[in-house]
This record gives sequence, structure tokens and C-alpha cells, in this order.
Amino acid sequence: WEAASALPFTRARIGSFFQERPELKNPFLEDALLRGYLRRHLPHQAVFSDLCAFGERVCKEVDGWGRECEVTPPRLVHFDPWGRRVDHIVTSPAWKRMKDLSAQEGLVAIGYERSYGEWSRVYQMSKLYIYSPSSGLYTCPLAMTDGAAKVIQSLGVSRPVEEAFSRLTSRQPESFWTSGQWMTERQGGSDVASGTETVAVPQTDGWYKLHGFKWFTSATDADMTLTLARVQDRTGATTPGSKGLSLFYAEVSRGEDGRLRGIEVQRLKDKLGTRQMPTAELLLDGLPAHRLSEEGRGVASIANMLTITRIHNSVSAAAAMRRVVHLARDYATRRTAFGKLLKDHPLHMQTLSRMEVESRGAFLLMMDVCRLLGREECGVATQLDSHLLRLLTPVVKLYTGKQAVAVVSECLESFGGQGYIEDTGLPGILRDAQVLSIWEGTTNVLSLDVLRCMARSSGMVVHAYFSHVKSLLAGASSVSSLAPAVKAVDSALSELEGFVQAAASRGPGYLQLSARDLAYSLARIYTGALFIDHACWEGASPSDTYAALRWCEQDLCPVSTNQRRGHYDSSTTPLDAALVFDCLR
Ligand code: UCC
Ligand code: FAD
Repeated sequence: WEAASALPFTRARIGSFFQERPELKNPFLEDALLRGYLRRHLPHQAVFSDLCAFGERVCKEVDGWGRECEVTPPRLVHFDPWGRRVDHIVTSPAWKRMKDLSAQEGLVAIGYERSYGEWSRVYQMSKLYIYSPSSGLYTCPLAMTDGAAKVIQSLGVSRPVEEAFSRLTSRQPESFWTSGQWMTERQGGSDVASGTETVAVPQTDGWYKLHGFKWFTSATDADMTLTLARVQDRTGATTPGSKGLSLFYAEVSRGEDGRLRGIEVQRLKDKLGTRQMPTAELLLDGLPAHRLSEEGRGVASIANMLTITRIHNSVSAAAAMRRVVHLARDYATRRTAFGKLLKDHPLHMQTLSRMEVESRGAFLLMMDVCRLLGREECGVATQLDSHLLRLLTPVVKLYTGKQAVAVVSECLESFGGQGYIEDTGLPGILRDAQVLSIWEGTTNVLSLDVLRCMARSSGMVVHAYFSHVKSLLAGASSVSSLAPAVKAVDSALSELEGFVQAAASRGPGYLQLSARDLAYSLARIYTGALFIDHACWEGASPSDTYAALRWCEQDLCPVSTNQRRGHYDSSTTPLDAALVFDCLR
């Protein structure tokens, strides 16, 4: 050392210990539940080979691109050097590679090729689940692309949108298009019916020109979009509310002068997360558009898109949870504290196992909704399946969106201080998770959607829910190791049934106050039944049983608990408001 210190020049010594980083391994091979689920429901060698190869590509190649998207966010160039307005959204090369990869891997196409019949959606979403946390948020344009294809298919693939449909579902990178979904305006993203000011002016050729301002438009580098507007009559008048909204198709293209046709990009949003992806404010100034829906049927017609994007949201939520737990588990085998690896500290393992249970629950609920979607699209859905799909789509979106924020936040702590350091890539997962409960319908708005769909079906949706959960439990009646879980779900189901019957006579105010807890109860009970059903499968492992027991130990029916506490009585409303505004006394 003395000899070294005598040297006139030497590099600073900063110690010899460097912590090994958590390693991302093949996310397909690392996921016992995903592989078990597919072995049970979709035991096709070609599917396994494809997912295994894709998982390898994700961890070796794509994850790096995702990181590149994060550190090279999009930027907006308003003017060219000579002062001409160009509105170029400049994205990273990695973002463009994601587009090509999405086509090649069939990330949208698989859902429309239907090579595996009613299980095709499960296959497609398994692939997206592996991809999502490494995708640099490219799953956002893919969700909207899938949603747009679904809307076009449901309304009829005919002129002028048949080319768009074939591009949205193409496996050829040079033909593949992505779509936007422009619904939100300054006055309201939840209350679209009141918030939409955009008008559609009829043209002599049957097309329209749109004039309005879209306040949030994500992945704005898309090739086309679906959007809502109010058709003007000859006097320039429009119909207010939901009945005045129609659905339009528009291409995002440039004229010979290089300017966007009928669009000005006002600015890009400065966001907490999802920074990899451009989200813009757009002035529509004569955007040429084709009316896709009947006049006044805009919301009902875009509902198919909402179903698809909400399911994609749940896939991303479940995938974010899976990814952080995967990395935390690997880190626990590399990091030493108090003389032993983290994995040998029982309290640390208990913490990770609780997150594992949450992430498994999200996976099972999300996959079941994908299963139902696949059945409906292949024409094999029973009425019960269709009711369940309608009910569980908002439920899975709202529940997994919230779970993702909680699990990812908790999980960052398991990396200690490194979980807070930007260039580990970990904080970005939390920032991105935060949006999952906001866009595509906030938690409250979706809870109210659950109420509406229950109310409008004259009891059919509720009946479908109860009878399906009961049938899942019946399959486990003779499995003694699962008895405590079965008992817990069964009794929560009875409480829920009691609540639904009693609440019907309490009026809309009472029901609205219960909406969020009701949606959570629907999610937890149904997921409990799915855990039990999966643990009964002959290929299940002891960990599947343990996870089922653990899930079912929580309060499965918070709506009943809070009803007993009087949380939905009308007397609470002024008290809640007084509490919130207490500072104004
Ligand atoms: O946020 C956005 C994009 C983000 C980027 C994409 C991310 C994708 C995931 C990526 C993962 C990485 S786009 C903006 C999303 N915006 C929303 O989700 C809006 C939230 N607000 C609602 O959902 C509201 O409940 C509304 C707008 C649907 C309420 O509208 P109305 O007109 O007041 O509602 P009504 O009267 O209940 O519904 C009108 C019609 C009815 O049909 P008919 O007339 O036949 O009775 C309803 O049954 O629409 C039907 N309908 C539905 N049908 C309404 N909602 C649904 C539904 N969810 N499913 C089926
Ligand atoms: P508000 O509707 O004002 O809601 C504010 C609060 O009030 C919420 O907590 C909500 O739950 C609550 N609330 C509202 N109504 C009720 C009620 N009846 N009862 C109880 N509580 C209620 N939109 C697009 O159309 N296209 C896009 O591509 C797009 N991309 C986005 C990207 C990002 C990153 C973000 C953050 C948003 C994006 N959005 C997009 C907009 C998004 O869909 C809306 O922000 C969202 O739907 C909420 O609407 P809002 O912002 O108007 O909130």
C-alpha cells in the first residue's frame, strides 16, 4: 500500500465491495403460475415454445430497449429550422423497434388470428404479460390498437376502414399501424357525455371535419385514431349529452407541406410516469373523419374499445407486480444483511410471500377475464359467461390497478435504498403503475359502472356471479387442505348476497356510497374462488394451496364490514364532507 501511495498518479480507491444487481431472467420460465395455468388450459407445445423464446428475447434484448425508451423520452418539435410549423413528435429508435417487434411477435394479431380458438386471448395476453414491464410502455399503443380493431370488427369491417383493420392486426412491420383513443377533453375525462365539445361538420362527400380540443391523447405518434364528436346539423346546432356523441375514425397523416392534416400538437404532457410515451394535447382544426357509429351511439360503440383497453390495463398491472417480485426474489439471493442473505431472514421472506400472493391473485383474476373474452369472441360464451365478462371487466381493471401501486411500492423497499435510485430502473415501475388506476376509468367511475351494469341486467349479472363462484367452490368440497379457504369464500359470498338483497331497498345514494367496497368485495371473493379452483387442479403444487389459504384470510367482503359500521348511511355524507373541509372551519 505504501509503495502504491508513493506513486505520483493513482486512481482513487473506493473499496472492493460492489453489490450484484438483481438479474432479470426469462420471465416465462421464472413464472410457475403462468406455466401452470397454461399447462392446465392451453397445453400446446407451440405456445410454450413461442413464449419461452419470447421470454428469452425479452430479458436479453427487449428489456434494454425499454430502458432506452425511458432515458430517451419523446420530444415535440413545433417548427422546422425555417419557421414552418411541423409538429414532429420525435421518438427514440428503441420506441420504433418496439413497433416492429409488436408486429413480428403478433402482439395484437394473435387475438384476431384465433389459431387457438377460445384460448387465443389467453395466449395473446400471456405474451403481453411477459412483455409489458420491458416494453417501455409500448403496451399502451398496443392496447388502443387492439381496442380499435375490436371496435371496427364489431361495427363491420367495410369501406373505408377495412385497410385500417388489416393494418392494425398485421404481422408485417411495414404495414402495421397503431391507433389512438381520443376521448378526454378539458371539461371531463370521466364524464365524457358532458365534457365533449368537439363538433363534426358534415362534408359533401359524406365525411366530416372535426373541430375541438383533445386534452389527453396518448401514443400520439399513432397512424389513426378513434374519437368522439357531436355532429352539427344544418344550423350548426348539436345535441347535448351522451345522445349527441358519435364515434369517428380519423387517420393521422401529413399534407405535401409536411404539416399534420387538421391537427396541431399543442404540447406534450409533463407526466409523473409513462414518460417513455408521448401524451399530447391536440387542437383538431378540420381533421377529416369518417363516422363509424350511428349518430348518437358514440359511447355505446366505443365501449368495446374500453373493454379491451381495460383488460390490457389489468395485464400490465399484474405484470408489474410479477416483475418486481421476480427481481426482489433474485435480489434476496444476492444481498447480505446481518451476516446472512436476505432470503434467509424469515421476516423478509414473509414480506415477499405476501406480495407473491397479491400478484398471483391479480394474475388469476386477469386471466379469467381473458378466458371469458376469448369465449365470447369465438361464439362459445354462455349467457353466464357474457354477464361475467361485462361485470368483471371494470372489476379487474379497478382492483388490479390499485393492487399494482401498493405491491410495487412495497416491493421497492425490499431493495433498500437502491429501490429509490432512478438508474436501477425500479422507480420507473412505480411511476408507471400509478397511472393504471387513473386512465381508462378511475376507481370510483368504474365502481359506478359495476353498479350500473348490475342494475341494468335485472339481476342476471348478479345471478351469474353467485352461481359461478358457487360452482367453483363445489369443485373443492372434498379437498380438506383447502377447507378453511372454501369456508371463508362461502361465508363472504353469503354476506355479499345479504348485502345485495338488503341494499336494493336502500335507494341509489346508499348504493353509490357502497360502490367501491362492493367492487372490491366482488374482486376478492371471485379471486378467492379462482385460487381454490386452481389449487384443486391435479397439477397444482403445495404453494398453490398455501397461496389460496393466505388470500382467503383477508377481509373478503369489505362491503359487508363497512355496512355494519354504517359507512353508507346518508348521515355519513355531511360528516365526510365536514371532515374533508375541516380546515375551513
Ligand atoms: O384513458 C384513456 C387512454 C389511456 C391509454 C390507454 C391505456 C390502455 C392500457 C395500457 C396498459 C399499459 S382513454 C379514455 C378512457 N376514458 C374512460 O374510460 C371514460 C371513463 N368514463 C366512463 O367509463 C363512463 O362510465 C362513460 C363515459 C362510459 C359514461 O358515459 P354515459 O354516456 O354517461 O354512460 P351510459 O349512459 O351509462 O352509457 C351509454 C351506453 C349504454 O348503452 P345503451 O345506450 O345501449 O344502453 C351503456 O350500456 O354505453 C354503454 N356502456 C357500456 N357498454 C357504457 N359503458 C360501457 C361498458 N363499460 N361496457 C359496455
Ligand atoms: P375527473 O373526471 O375530473 O375525476 C377527478 C376525480 O373525481 C377522480 O378521482 C374520479 O374518480 C372522481 N370522480 C369523478 N366522477 C365521480 C363520481 N361520479 N363519483 C365519484 N367520484 C367521481 N384520455 C384519452 O381519452 N386518451 C388518452 O390517450 C389518454 N391518455 C392519458 C394518459 C395519461 C398519462 C393520463 C394521466 C391520462 C390520460 N387520459 C387519456 C385521460 C384519462 O382517461 C382521464 O384523465 C381519466 O379518465 C379521468 O378523467 P379526468 O382527468 O377528467 O378526471
